[in-house]
Amino acid sequence: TTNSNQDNIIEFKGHNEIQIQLMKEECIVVDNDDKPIRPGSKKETHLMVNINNGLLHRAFSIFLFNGEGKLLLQQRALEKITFPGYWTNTVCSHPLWIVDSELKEENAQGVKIAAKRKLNHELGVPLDQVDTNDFTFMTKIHYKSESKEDPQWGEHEIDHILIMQKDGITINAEPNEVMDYKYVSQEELDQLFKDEDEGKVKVTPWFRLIALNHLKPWWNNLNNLKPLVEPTNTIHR
Ligand code: DMA
Ligand code: MN
Repeated sequence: TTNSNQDNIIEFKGHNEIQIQLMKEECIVVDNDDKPIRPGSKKETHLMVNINNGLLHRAFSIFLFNGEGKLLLQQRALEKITFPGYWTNTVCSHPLWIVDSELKEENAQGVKIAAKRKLNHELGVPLDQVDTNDFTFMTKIHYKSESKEDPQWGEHEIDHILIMQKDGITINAEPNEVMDYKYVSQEELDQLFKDEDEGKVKVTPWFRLIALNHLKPWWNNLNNLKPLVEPTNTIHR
């Protein structure tokens, strides 16, 4: 099979038990065009030894804005195996290999279902405060990066960008996932990247890439995103 043999020989050392269990989740292994190939565990798909052999999976990144147009950021919990303690966009995660739900391609429905699930899991947003139609799918971004804290782990994803603007969202962050969160203006986000350049904070590489290359036009047009939506076969590399 195309399944890698590297999945079983890695020992978790000193990692959080809940996060180790989550490494059993079945991610969606895709080809370079984002076509699903097979399920692959979160562990298998995030080991650099497999990524360096070309293993690629599907992901999503949520950018949630409040009524006054501030962006919700989170700081990843120290329990996370990849990028612990890093600031990042509202939620990043993976749609799972669930037929007739998170694999649905039409209108990016599968990743929107997963996004609603993870807003609830990571930030405690009540399920009745979010509808999958609240998300606007914008584009896809393919990138690869190694986790500096532990270089055997990393990311190699086709990331689906989802934007939502909604006021009055209730947040009750799950401490095993999120250690802090805050809403920021464009100026405050620029300052965060300056602080990162000076080594004062850490920011995930995918969030930095998306923020510097794509975010400003979306942020300036939250009331009129439709013209900025790209076809689903567009994948930025
Ligand atoms: C992975 O995020 C997804 C992207 C877009 C990098 P993650 O490590 O936070 O995933 P999870 O929350 O499922 O652990
Ligand atoms: Mn991933």
